[in-house]
Amino acid sequence: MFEKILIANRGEIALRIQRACRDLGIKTVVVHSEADSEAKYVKLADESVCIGPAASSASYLNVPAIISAAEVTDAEAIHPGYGFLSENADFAERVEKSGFVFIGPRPETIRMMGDKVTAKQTMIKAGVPCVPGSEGALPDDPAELVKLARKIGYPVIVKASGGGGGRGMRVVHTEAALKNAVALTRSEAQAAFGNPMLYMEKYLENPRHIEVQVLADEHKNVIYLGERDCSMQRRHQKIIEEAPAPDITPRLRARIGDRCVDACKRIGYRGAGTFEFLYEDGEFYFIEMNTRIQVEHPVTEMITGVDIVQEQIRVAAGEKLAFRQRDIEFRGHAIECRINAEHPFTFVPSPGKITSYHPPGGPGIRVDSHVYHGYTVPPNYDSMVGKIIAYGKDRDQAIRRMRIALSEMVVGGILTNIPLHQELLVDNRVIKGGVSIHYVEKKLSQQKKAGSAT
Ligand code: MV4
Repeated sequence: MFEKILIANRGEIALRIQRACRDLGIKTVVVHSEADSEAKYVKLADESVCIGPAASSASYLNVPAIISAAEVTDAEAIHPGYGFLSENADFAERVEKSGFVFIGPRPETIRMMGDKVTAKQTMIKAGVPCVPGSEGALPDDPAELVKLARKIGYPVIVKASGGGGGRGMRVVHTEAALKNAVALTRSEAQAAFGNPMLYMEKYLENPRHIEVQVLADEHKNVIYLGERDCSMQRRHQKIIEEAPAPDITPRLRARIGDRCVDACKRIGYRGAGTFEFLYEDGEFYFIEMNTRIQVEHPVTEMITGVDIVQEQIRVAAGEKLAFRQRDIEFRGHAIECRINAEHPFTFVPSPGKITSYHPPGGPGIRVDSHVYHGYTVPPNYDSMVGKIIAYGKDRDQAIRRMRIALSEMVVGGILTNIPLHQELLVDNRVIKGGVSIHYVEKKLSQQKKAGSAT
């Protein structure tokens, strides 16, 4: 096992990774920007290295500075967390070429999944169900495009191969709009990703977003840890996630889980990974694979008892997974609310000094947060200041516990989205479960209309 790991991230996930290291008896080095010098995870780490000014481009994305920090501190491995460099294949390669272990999949795997056309072709071959569409890159010839879209059936969605997470896509409802939409998306893709390659899919109008967590080691062991429902989102930012996904039966779970495991075996996947699906009318359709630890991993940890971050580290050190599939039982229900420093209904960021902080507690409540009384939320990064995870024997109990936790929580001095969470957790459709990816945005726009009418 490693003696020392460098954590190339910030905020709650930097603290989460540190806790996993502690549990495994591993020393930690954190790298941080000038804006994060006073952060809790910096103080708690065994060592810290300031790698640059507040701007991410000069610090958390500064590859030479991160590699140098690993060299001077004698770290053996680098954990990239989520965001920043976590899915950057060139970074993973540089880490390995410099003699460190990258805690994540092989660089080639990251690169393949970053190219959505290749990722999808790989999944089709591996037997993972995908959204019907172009089997590969879109042609330039307008006549060919028309033929393809007719075969798929309108509405279709045009996506950039270099995109993902909601960037670089366009819905097309009619043949009249097709040619223009493809040209526009192609030039946007070229500008944003330096890659004009596109693909086309049937546009699913009202799906849920359900993702499957997997873990793989280098000894041919692969397991799935069930699914999470991440449909409650706004502008591709998830707000609330839960596990298991409402209405997914054990049979469906095992069927899609087995498909994901098979695919991992075929491509020699290593580490933690997430298969993202759209789910509509009882069917799963693969859209993308994430090759990193995800923000919402705790809900899976709560219902399986597996520490996913520890497993990532063990696997990176060449050890076997601590669990086999038959050891995994799905027990109870977990819900996560992301707490953001922002206005609860306008979503305008609200950085600043936290003048009072009282996190919730009690049975089944977990808080993953790096903030404290007197901490200043810097304006330079993502507005998430923490996550509340509520576990219960069933979904009703998890929701009840989350409502209590939200009512106990005090974060003074800045605005947070706690009031939005409180509204969502008394909404009848949310309580029933299984809302689509459009539900939150529709609810918010209706509230806005009702507000301006009076
Ligand atoms: C789709 C889709 C409907 N049909 N693909 C958006 C993020 C990217 N990962 C894929 N996305 C979508 N792809 C087809 N064929 C709808 C979305 C989508 C979405 C997906 C997941 C979570 C939130 C979303 C919000 C809007 C659109």
